[in-house]
Amino acid sequence: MRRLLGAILGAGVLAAAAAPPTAWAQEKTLRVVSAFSENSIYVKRLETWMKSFNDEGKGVLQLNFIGGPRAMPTFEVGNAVKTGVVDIALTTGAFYTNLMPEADALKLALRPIAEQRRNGAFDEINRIWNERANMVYLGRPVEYQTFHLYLNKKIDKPDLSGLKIRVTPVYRDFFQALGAQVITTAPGEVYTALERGVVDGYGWPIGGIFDLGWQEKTKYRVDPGFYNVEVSLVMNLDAWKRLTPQQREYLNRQMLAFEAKNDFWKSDNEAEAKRQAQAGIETIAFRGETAKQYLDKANEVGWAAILKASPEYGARLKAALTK
Ligand code: 173
Repeated sequence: MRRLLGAILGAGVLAAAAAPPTAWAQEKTLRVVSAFSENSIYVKRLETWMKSFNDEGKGVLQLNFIGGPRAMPTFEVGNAVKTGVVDIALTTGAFYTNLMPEADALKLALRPIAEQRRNGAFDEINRIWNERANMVYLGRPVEYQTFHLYLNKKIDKPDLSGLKIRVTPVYRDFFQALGAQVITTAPGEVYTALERGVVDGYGWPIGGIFDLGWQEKTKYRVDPGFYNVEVSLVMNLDAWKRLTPQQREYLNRQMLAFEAKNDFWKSDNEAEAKRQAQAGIETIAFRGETAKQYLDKANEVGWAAILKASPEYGARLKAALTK
């Protein structure tokens, strides 16, 4: 015991003598990418957060923003996090279903992230993300938004037969169940697809259609919105393990501070709906029983797709996200 203690102390003294003083509290820089475009509201808020993160994190931890889809294509971001090509990404589950199809289940969460942290769902997500994608699920800085169907052709009931709609995995099974022919594209290709008439509409959250100019090519928004828009920060698990306890604690603290601002989205939703109306986008609103059936179908089809693609993990996520 003595000898062991002596060896440890000895090694410590040696390390102290050999290493420069900063080695005790070495600042580390993590590389961050975004699957969403650089001018999107998601990235603008990310950048504001990173600025205070870096100001307060001097000597501890720093974030270096590499860029958005121009630096790394949207659907490649998940794999880059998994393999450690980058350390952290702002992305959404639908963009890395190639790694784990059940990632898209986060859109079906019934409770805010603060509650998910309290009720065990957050820990369950992390167990699954660790195992399946070598990722840490850091947190969810976007909430309270719903997804919508945007169209260039008028419909009077939830029937999309004969229409070609741009999707990601978020909307794919739902719009197909309503009869649509679907085409999967990254957000960066939506404008061109609309312009060329390759699609008659697209799925997107209530906010953000102005960021890439889609209002110019959009005639209608269909209400109600459905699901729970999920945009999160995920991190390579090995990079996380290499952090010191102090760095992890700092990252978590900053993540919580970011999530604490999520009420922003409630007012942004209203502002964006107003802006759409001002831009001449008409609302097609399903009401009463039709609206209920539309939403029930979205949920039913959403979970069915997750459970089919990933029975075991899908069931665990359903239990965690709907309690
Ligand atoms: O690209 C998308 O329509 C999509 O899946 C998504 C997911 C979260 C936020 C914004 C878009």
